[in-house]
Amino acid sequence: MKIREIHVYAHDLPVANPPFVIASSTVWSLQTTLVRLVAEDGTEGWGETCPVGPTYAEAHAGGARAALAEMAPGLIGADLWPLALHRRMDALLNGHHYAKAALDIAAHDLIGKRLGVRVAELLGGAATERVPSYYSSGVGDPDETARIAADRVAEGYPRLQVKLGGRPVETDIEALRKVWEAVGGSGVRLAADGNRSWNTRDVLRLSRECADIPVVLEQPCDSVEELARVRPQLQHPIYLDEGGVDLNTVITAAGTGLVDGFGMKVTRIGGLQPMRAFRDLCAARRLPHSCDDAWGGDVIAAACLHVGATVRPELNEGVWIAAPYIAEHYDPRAGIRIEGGHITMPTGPGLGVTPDATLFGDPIASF
Ligand code: 0XW
Ligand code: MG
Repeated sequence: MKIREIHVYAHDLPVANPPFVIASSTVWSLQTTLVRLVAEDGTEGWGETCPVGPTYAEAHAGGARAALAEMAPGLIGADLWPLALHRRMDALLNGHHYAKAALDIAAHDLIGKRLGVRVAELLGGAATERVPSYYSSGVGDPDETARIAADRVAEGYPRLQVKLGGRPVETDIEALRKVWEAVGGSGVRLAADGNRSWNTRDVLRLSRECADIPVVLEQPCDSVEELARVRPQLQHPIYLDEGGVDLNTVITAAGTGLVDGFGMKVTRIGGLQPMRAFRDLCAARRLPHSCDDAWGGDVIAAACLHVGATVRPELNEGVWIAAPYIAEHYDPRAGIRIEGGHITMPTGPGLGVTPDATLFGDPIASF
């Protein structure tokens, strides 16, 4: 199957109840980039990539669009089977996983639609039709964060991620303690996401003073060196998120025991083809992980959901999607929604969502 056309669309996604605050960024509206891939027989597939602002990762909307424009001319007429597509993309551009991911997702969607199977089946088969999600509270007032946490547990979320960092560590400790007072004993699993912000002094203090709280520390520090330094002294497990930039880094982090699990982003690692390798590698070491992305609408949400459905249930830390912060759905009927803290798998082929392309206007580039 060969690629006949590539169309790139730009679309604004305003944050519902803005802003969304994390240690590395405060965002009011995000710019997403969508890709429509057309095969030689006319079958179409959609992909998406949407960095959560320009400071969360080494990624930004303009970068995604430039990288797609760099690769697209060399992809017309190329094979769209995912492995062949990745080899071709890597021959055209070094790095830029988050742009390649949009094409990889579109290729999976297209192949699924052409074969009449869901992307989850292409990735090995869904282990569940009701995939757990987790709720991520933005960095906020400790009492308010505890109230949100209690509400989400009552709603049915099996896991909560409390965003911390970018302020005095005393306030983070207060917030974590108040959250635990509100939800401890409910059975909910808890992660505290520092989003790279703490230095080694502050994370050691937080871990020491919250030693009684069973919480995972997600990407507490920025660098692998800092994580390796605090690792032996921490009272808590560590997950790698932003630092897991490619399969090579993940293999080292898992193989050297640097971390106990991952918060993984589909676009950061390059799409669903590398994501399935990541999933299998984690299974081999029994490392729990999530399947998320930084932001984006129904297309990226569906991509995260399909791979999340294939994760071994006991290792599945859930699928985070931005839907609670986005007012619209690209697909009004089959758009991806969270109900009771879980997401029901769509039944249609490919990603199971078909965006209403009129929402995006004319393509910003066509190849
Ligand atoms: C909670 N997320 C999955 C969404 C935000 O973009 C940040 C991210 C994370 O875990 O770092
Ligand atoms: Mg994270």
